Amino acid sequence: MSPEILKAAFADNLNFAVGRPAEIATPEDWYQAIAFSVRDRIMHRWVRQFEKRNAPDVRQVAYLSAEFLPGPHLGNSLLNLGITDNARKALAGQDLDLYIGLEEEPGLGNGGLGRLAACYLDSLATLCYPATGYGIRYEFGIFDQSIKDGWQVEVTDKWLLPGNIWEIKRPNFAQVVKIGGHTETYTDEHGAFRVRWIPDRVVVGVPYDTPIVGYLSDSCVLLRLWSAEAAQSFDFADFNRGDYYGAVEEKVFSENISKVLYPNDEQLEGKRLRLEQQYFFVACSIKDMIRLCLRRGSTLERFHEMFCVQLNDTHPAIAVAELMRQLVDKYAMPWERAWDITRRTFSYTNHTLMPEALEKWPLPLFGSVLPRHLEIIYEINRRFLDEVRTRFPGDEGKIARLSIIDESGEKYVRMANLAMVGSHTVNGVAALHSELVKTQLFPDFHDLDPKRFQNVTNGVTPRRFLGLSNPGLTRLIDGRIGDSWLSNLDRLRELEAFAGDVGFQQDWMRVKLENKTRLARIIRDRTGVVVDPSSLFDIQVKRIHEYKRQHLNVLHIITLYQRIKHDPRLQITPRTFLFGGKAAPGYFMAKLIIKLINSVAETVNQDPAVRDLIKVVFLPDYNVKHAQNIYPAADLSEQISTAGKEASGTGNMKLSLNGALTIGTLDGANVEIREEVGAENFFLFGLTCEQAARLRAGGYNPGDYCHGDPELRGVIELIDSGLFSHGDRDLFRPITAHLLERDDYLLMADYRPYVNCQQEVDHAYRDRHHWTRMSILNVARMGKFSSDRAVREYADNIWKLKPFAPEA
Ligand code: TH1
Repeated sequence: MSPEILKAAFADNLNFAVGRPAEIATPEDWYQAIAFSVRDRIMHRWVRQFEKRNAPDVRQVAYLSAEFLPGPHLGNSLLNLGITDNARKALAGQDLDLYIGLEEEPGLGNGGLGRLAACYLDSLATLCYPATGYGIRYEFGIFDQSIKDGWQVEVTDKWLLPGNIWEIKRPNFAQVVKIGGHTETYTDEHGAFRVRWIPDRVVVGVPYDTPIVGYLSDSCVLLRLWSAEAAQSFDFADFNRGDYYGAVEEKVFSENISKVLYPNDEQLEGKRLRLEQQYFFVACSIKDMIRLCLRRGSTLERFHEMFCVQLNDTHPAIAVAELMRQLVDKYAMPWERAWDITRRTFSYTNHTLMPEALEKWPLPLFGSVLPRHLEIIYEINRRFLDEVRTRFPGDEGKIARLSIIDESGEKYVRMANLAMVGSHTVNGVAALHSELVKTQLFPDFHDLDPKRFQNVTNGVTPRRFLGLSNPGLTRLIDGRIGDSWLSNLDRLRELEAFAGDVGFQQDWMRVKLENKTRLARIIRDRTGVVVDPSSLFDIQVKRIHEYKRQHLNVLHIITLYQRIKHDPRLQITPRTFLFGGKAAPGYFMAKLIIKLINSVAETVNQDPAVRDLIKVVFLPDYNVKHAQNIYPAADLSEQISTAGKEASGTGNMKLSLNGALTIGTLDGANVEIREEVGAENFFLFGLTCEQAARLRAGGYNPGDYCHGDPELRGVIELIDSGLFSHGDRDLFRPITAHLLERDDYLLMADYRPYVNCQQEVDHAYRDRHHWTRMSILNVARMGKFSSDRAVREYADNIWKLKPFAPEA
């Protein structure tokens, strides 16, 4: 696509789609004109692919996810289409990056889980797999975070306000969804016993499609997000009686369903609306697949051959019961046949072992929203448990643990058990996690059928997280090994040959310094804090959660602070500690940890005794856009969760891919990152997950660690002294008291190994050549963590999916 053609396209779209002559066009207008031009080119691919996709023998994957976190589209689409340079030329002197930066991102996810779904769409498109991502078009995505007086303040995210160029509304594919009510039995015209569901509400799901273009691949996948609308948006009967508000009430009620994303990461909120959201998008998606299956001339007997459906955690697990309901109730299929199809259709990814994240719904609530599904689940469960009984006669404990219904106290529907029973494969998201899924989470299911358990270690897309966000490093790599590594990340290995090359090392350091200088400017503009780009950038960006242990990082900062105060001549490597991440609005401890970080920052940054040796920054509103500026500037990546708690992590991969070295525990994908980059290029500390389990079993007493370590005691006392809280000695007591009394996440036990390991980091950074060598080797050995590898594993081992044949 030549610059001239693009230039003409921009001008046309500015005129005809945006309706603003160039003389008065604002940067927002230009953004829109460019975005429309890019969308046209994506659409062209989409349309060309249409026939291939709908050929009768094409099998496709439906990726069902309550969250997608794609990030801004424009920059990435330009990159994937291979037209960034020509777009720049076409704009002759105008600032493309300025326009790209104006885009609001669709924050339709909380963190890693939603971002993973977006990386997988990028890889599915790049590798030409036929795929659709199904989810919810939340009107309000994850809140915007601002910081007031050190506390998190949530601001509603109005991502749709400026309009969304990337989506196309498809009212002709709308679906009707029932909610609530009761069921009835009846006898059909063949004398067969049937059930029907009489709902007390219906809502309409309208799909909005966003085509996602692959990297230089000629292929697209669809992101189809459902928006809830009222079945009849205005009740004229009420209106004519003069009840205007009554007439609109139904509309407001229905539209509530897709109104807002629940902002809890790995913490359940057992709300009716959340269950309705889950069912809403699942029902729309299943019906959409049935429609497509029938339109392509297939019978539903072959549903599982046309579609494989991946459940992204248990949020869409109700799909198991919904497909059964459709096949049995609507299409009158015998139960056994329907069950066989259902089980061949679904596979399930588990993303967490955290007990508070495991979804379960109180039976009465579940029954009142989905009365027919509850009956179906009972029947699935009855048949399943009968089978279990014949294999393990008399083992009632096992039966109780395997049952989809938890009857140990108040009764619940366990969504993980439903997903397990209704699918052919379950996978964890990193090697360690997948082992724990077998041994800790589902040992009874594992006894029953070990072959169903798989691992697919997460991956991230190198396009957005290196090609797009780190152009300096991308150019440097291109210059040595060519540019094909962006679609074949294993080729980064060829960089190993240059790891010791002093010239290359200097270029590498120069790029890192440029990236840090850019981030330093952003930090100054957004927080007012001035940081030194030549200091070690020590970065922890992720959701705020106690198990991720941002407060362990803070304990280290206070340790350094204390040392500097005690010894005014102390020499340490100057460091900038950067934090970013949102806390669930109802998660008190997480919000208090944010306040602690900001309070320590205030004290440390202002204390002249610190001599600018350490700076602490909390960068507000961590999201995909900001992440893209942060990863390229990191020297050190903090991956310090309590072993056994972080299923995988994906920020760990993105940071290492950008040349950061990791300080981390043997948790999640850290284990595999360390295996790949080599133990000598990774700062390991802390308890293993077996050691953690043993410690807990033996009666863990966190106070002992504190009393036995004067430096640690000093740190805790300093917090309790009110030094960081304007004399308020109680403000952070919930944190320190928890650490001393319970310490569920073993910070006290890991403190000393962590602080010592940080000292090794400090020393290592002084030898810049050696550090740079390690940094190069980290990047060179990250090939495994491409989402292309992960998606191929899903396709080969779970979905049995083949890519489209390449264009002739
Ligand atoms: C995250 C995991 O915490 C993280 O370790 C993993 O890398 C990521 O998923 C992708 O696999 C999870 N996010 C959520 C969000 C919700 C519920 C469970 C999880 S697990 C809402």
